[in-house]
Amino acid sequence: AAPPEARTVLITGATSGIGATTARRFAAEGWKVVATGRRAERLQPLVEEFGADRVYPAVFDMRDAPAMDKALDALPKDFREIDLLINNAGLSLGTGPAQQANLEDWRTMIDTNITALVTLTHHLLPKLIERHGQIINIGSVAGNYPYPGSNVYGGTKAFVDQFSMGLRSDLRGTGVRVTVVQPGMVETEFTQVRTKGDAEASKRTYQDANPMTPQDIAESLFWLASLPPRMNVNRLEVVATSQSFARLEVTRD
Ligand code: NDP
Ligand code: 8X3
Repeated sequence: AAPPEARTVLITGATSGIGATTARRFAAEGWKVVATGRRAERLQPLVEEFGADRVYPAVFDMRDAPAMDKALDALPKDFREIDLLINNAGLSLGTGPAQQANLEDWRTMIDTNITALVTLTHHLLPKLIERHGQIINIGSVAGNYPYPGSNVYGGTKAFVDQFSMGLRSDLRGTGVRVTVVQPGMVETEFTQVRTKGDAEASKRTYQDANPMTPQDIAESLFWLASLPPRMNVNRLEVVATSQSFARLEVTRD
């Protein structure tokens, strides 16, 4: 593998939470970072901190395929040789039961967590194969275990799990590694987005819960990228120590 200073990572959703901290972690280690997201003003500080030769901000809405193509085609020469794709951008919308959910919210989750993720992956696969690169997809424990209100969000993350394993299968012999990382509770803007700006709900979710931090996940992602090329972690499920299983619910007559 090329030395870190010659390697390039593209991280989606680098304007906030897990993606922003991960972009910092890789840039600090000498990687070149393509940092994506819709909020350009959140990417600029990264460029200022590490320099324009280290961090390139690519601003587009993941759901807008032509905009994604345009942004990727416009990557400067020094940022085109992508070795690692971290598919992190994603969201949950709504906490209520399926029967009360807003259909538009469901579609937004599917468009972002599934359609955009596969579109970007499809676009970058030839380059990743050429470079014997690596793909890390951010799934969730919500894709492994249902909980009330996880409905479509959990479904999208179950897709990410199966798609990751399918990629592993198809990429056999190419040297491209694929991992799905499945975090439990991490304190980010995730709950604010899910509750459409309810800061109190977000505070309540994390208060006294000792959630994982974006740094915890960034560290795991950096570890995955640092493993010898002969080694592939298929799945990595990480949760807060405070977060564990509940029994199955029984409805009684
Ligand atoms: P944040 O809300 O803090 O960050 C989400 C990121 O996704 C932002 O950078 C946002 O950028 C980007 N994003 C969302 N929609 C779009 C879009 N349409 N186009 C471009 N970028 C988009 O949440 P997290 O850091 O927590 O979430 C990161 C990933 O981790 C998600 O996939 C989430 O499902 C997953 N996850 C989170 C957990 C948690 O408890 N926090 C646990 C398990 C998984 P912008 O709005 O600027 O476009
Ligand atoms: C986010 C983790 O437990 O809120 O994917 O669904 S959880």
